[in-house]
Amino acid sequence: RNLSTMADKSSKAEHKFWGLQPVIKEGEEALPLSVADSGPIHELKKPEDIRAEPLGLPQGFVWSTMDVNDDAQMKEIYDLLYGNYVEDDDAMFRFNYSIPFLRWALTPPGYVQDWHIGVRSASNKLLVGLITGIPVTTNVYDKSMKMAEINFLCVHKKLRAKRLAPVLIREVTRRVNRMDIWQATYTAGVKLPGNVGECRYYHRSINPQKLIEVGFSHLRNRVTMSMTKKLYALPDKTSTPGFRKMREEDAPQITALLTTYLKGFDLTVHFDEADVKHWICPHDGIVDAFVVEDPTTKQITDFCSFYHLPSTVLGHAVHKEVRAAYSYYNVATKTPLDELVHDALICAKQLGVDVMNCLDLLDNKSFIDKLKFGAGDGNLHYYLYNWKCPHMPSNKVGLVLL
Ligand code: MYA
Repeated sequence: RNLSTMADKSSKAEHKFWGLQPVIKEGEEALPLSVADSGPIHELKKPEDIRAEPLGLPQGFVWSTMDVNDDAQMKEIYDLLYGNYVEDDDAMFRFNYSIPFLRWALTPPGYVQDWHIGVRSASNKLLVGLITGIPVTTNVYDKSMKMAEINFLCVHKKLRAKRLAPVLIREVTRRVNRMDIWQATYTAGVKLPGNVGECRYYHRSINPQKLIEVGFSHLRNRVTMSMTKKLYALPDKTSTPGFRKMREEDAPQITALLTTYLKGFDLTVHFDEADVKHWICPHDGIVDAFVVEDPTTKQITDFCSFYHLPSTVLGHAVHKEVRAAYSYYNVATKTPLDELVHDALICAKQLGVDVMNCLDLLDNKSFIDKLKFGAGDGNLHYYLYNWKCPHMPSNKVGLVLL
């Protein structure tokens, strides 16, 4: 099962909105466009060419820039997503991003409050729509650019199919452009124009009994519950000598390891030390990271990380939530990658995680089978706004979005 994506829509759909946006058109992504042909799709503009006023909203709605440092507003965002964000195809699970996670995701170094955009109903002020952006320096093939990373696009279930999403997207585009930024990255379960790569989800059961009880996975033919539990059993302790939780003072070495490693991929973000402290340093219940410190030299040779994104189980009598962790950035220079991630699985289990998910990007394909990850049933598509470049295979994607 794929918890995090919606099924691919027909690629033949007529895109009234996306057809007019500066993105690679459908079919074109298969073209053998060379890296040298990469570049913006729209002609270059200046921030002052972009309108200064917010776009018009349909009657009855108002814009509301959200302050995620304000607990009450953060709770409104949480509630909107809790009830209306991404579900699987069968509407059995819905992402349940926690409040601390959302605040972390939206306040990296240099974040822009103006890019946390809400729509409220004018009459009762209820938050009914959201789209967010954060600034990130992104590397695509041989180019490095300041971009926006767009996430948490959501329209209340009662207001679907009223073309509110295009207004949200155009408004975030306007606000990003006003800051002289003209490109963006985003991912979605749906296939739309602008797609530069697609990845598949894989799942590694840690608590198979619960996953089966909630219908996330199923007992295979002629395989009993006890055999399944045995198959996915993990040791109580990690095995790599020098394996320990990451500390803030590790950030310089992690930054160096990550920067070198990511050079091998075609779509990545630039991490400086402040970014590593924000994105990789452990925050309980949000993100966990572990390093391997060479017992003699004290050098950090490897690190692994995962973030916590539970899903609500919809309409189940016993279980309310699946505790999922998502493999994030792992860099191995000495320990074999599969051994490193095996230790990460053990740590996840100790933290009460039911399932570890990963995409087949970075070097993840090298451990997927060995560590008993199974393929999910959907894809996650990667997009670039206003940038044309060759399509990339999943193992050249080096960007993990939340
Ligand atoms: S991906 C997560 C998206 N959220 C969900 O899946 C949550 C549950 N679903 C909803 O809340 C709604 O169904 C949403 C659509 C809000 C998704 N990305 O208003 P509509 C197009 C982009 O009538 P609704 C994430 O957060 C659709 O093809 N476009 O539809 C990244 C159609 O256009 P066209 C999408 O169902 C977001 C139009 O919207 C998506 O009421 C990146 C229909 O609008 C989607 N996931 O609302 C956003 N789904 O007719 C792009 C549908 O042309 C950022 N649509 O086919 C672009 C860069 C901007 C910054 C640029 C800066 C330079």
